[in-house]
Amino acid sequence: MSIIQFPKDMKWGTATASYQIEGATKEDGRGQTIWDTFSKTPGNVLNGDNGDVACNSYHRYEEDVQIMKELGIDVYRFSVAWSRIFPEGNGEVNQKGLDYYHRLIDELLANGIEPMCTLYHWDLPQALQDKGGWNNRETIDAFVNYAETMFKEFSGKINYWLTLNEPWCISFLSNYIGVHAPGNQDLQLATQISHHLLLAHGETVKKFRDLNIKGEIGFAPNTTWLEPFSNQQEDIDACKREVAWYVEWFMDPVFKGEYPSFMVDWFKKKGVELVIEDGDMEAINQPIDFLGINYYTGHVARYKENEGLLDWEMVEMNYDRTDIGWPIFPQGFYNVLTHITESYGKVPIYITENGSCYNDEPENGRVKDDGRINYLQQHLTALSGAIKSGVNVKGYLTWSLMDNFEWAEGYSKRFGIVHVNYRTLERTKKDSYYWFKQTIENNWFEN
Ligand code: GCO
Repeated sequence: MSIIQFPKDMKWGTATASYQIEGATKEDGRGQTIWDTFSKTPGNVLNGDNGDVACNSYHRYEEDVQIMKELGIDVYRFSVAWSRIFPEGNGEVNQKGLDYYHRLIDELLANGIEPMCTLYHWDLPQALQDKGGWNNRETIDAFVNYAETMFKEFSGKINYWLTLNEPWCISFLSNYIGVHAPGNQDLQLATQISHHLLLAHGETVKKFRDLNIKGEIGFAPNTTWLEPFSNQQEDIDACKREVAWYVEWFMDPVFKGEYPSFMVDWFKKKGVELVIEDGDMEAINQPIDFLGINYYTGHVARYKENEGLLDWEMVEMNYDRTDIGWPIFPQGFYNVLTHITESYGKVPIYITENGSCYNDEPENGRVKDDGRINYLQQHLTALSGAIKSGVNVKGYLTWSLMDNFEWAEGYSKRFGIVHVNYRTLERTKKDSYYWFKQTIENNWFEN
């Protein structure tokens, strides 16, 4: 037996996103988004699911905040649906949209929970997509304008801001691999979008500083870790490329003002011509206050010529897998965190997402999700190791507070520590909820 202990000022929390939990997609003037369009196009989402009702948190937020209060969290990370604030992406502000987030945030604050606000968790207003979406630089201006509106409106209530959630997913997963909205399959387009996203991030941080908003701002890239199968250079390089696609591609411009040259060369070889205008890299290279890190999975890999975009293949090592099929690889969590610290220094880090899919259902009112508890234990042990190695971790937010709309997987994949019955919308706290509650209360757990 050993005790895994966390720093005294460690913050604990849970995370969600607007389209995944809110529902009420046609209420109070909310505009349509690319996820409404995408999920209603047959073939895109498993079982034809969409976010029209989701967990109906738009109406059940008070109940949800009570669940969080009992859990004892310090911070709740949620995202704002841009199209509730500006139904068309820009133009007239929709007061009813602002009102909803005031109600939610006031409820959080009244219950002693700090809001952490993600400005963009993938639900781009459809009206902007119709004009080219993130490939159009006007979307950057619209985003900065929306962010400014939010900063001014919620200054003093929200102290933690995230510009973008997982820019790799917004660009490459959604516009090259094509499994998320808007569903394009075009590497040139996706790479250019990744640049525009970074610009939107940088310009927003600049705006935040210019307006002198109190609080902290950062962004939340998704990470992974591939461990080389051998110490042959080609295996090492292959893993390095894949990790860099997530990490260096998005973090080097922010922290160093340049793209990693070996990746620029690789993309060039694949026919990509990245258009960077004068001043872009300076705009992206803004100091941030904290880095959000999302980590779920990783694995062992080796070089394989012409395999996929980056010439590698996974090596099957009999991993334990979660119910979505992702290998459980906690050492990757440790490795990517120490790698980031070595590359960019001791930037304050919040784990803005980490969690697992297990589809256990309630039996007699109880959900025995031992798999999830085990996953949390392993990843929090890795996190504690990273902290001891000097990674500047300020907080840990698990994904997710409750089961929700899992994008292309619809409602078939459950990531919550609270079960949601999608017929009745009843919430049931899972065993992992009680385990997490105890861990938060103690600030340690027994391994
Ligand atoms: C993310 C996704 C979440 C997913 C989670 C599980 O930020 O990765 O936004 O919305 O639900 O990652 O796949």
